[in-house]
Amino acid sequence: MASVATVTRALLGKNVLNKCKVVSATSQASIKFYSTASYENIKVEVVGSKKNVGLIQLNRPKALNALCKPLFVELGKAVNDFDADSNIAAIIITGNEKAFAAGADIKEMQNNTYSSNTKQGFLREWEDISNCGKPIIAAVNGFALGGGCELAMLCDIIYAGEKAKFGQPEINIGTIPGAGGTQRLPRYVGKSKAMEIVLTGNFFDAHEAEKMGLVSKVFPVEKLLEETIKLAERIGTHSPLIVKLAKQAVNQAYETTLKSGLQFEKSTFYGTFATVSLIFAFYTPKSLNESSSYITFVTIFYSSELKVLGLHVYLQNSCYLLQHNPIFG
Ligand code: CO8
Repeated sequence: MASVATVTRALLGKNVLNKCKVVSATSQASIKFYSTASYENIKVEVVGSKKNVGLIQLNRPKALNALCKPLFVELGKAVNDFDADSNIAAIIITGNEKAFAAGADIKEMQNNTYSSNTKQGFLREWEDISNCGKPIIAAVNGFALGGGCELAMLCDIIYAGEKAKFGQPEINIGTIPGAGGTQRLPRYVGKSKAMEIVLTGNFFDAHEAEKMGLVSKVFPVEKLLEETIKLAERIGTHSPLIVKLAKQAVNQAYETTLKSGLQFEKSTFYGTFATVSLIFAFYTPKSLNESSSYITFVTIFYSSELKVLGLHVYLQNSCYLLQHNPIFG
């Protein structure tokens, strides 16, 4: 009897794709390119072989990408634009080789008062980033300090170049992390490590960050962006709706109790079954090789966005559900 793996390989052959008339949801003509002309503190580009990855580069190299308010307003706008653009699957935030971001702009912040912070809602713009429904990946080379480390932690995944340096040095200038450092860091690396980092202001390198679980992978400096784009492209092979739901579900783990998180996961999981809106094609193989001769027919499930979610493969009397495979795009 043909194994499921054999059947999968057979199904992924051109025959099936051709017969099922797979429709590409994204045409070249509909890809939006962003003008960087209106931005002073960031550069924005659409990258990746399918032009479905939004790349935002922090661009204040002389100030080591210190996060001044105008930069944050631009960053929030760029993230919102990409979030609203159906051609974009994932977003990358990066800096340059010397700095991802060396923190809040100390010069801009030095005259702030308790009263002005409260009246103006200092750091309000950060919510644009945490409200983004699409995955955001931080590609960190160089310094990610203070607000820079907090910005990386606001992202969903952190990849780092091997010379990256992380830290929460606010204590050195008489303040504490103010954009999530004292809350996210313990959740990601545990209380003892977080306390050590926040109470000493010491920096730690990319490999330590990976060991603590703050960073998922470390790459040579010059490979970082390329590898991050590959990760974004890989995410982009999946249904955007399912990616969004998966991101929401993982984020619940940080925002609620285990019991409520499990309830959220279960109802979201059940909900994914409602996303299959169309049985698109039936296929009775005649031309496939002998190893697939047990297939009686195949049903392909599409989501409302015409993304393949799964295949039902009927082998004699059994039915196998093969989940969405990236080869279908
Ligand atoms: N703000 C403003 N300018 C900065 C910052 C910063 N955070 N960091 C560096 N710069 C500027 C320097 O002033 C210098 O400018 P200039 O040439 O005009 O004097 C330029 O960048 C280069 O810096 P250095 O000469 O110091 O470069 P080095 O390679 O010698 O040192 C360091 C690099 C170690 C990163 C060093 O610059 C440094 O310690 N920077 C400060 C790091 C820091 O304390 N960050 C935390 C800031 S507080 C914070 O983030 C609070 C978070 C609250 C929420 C976030 C709000 C957005």
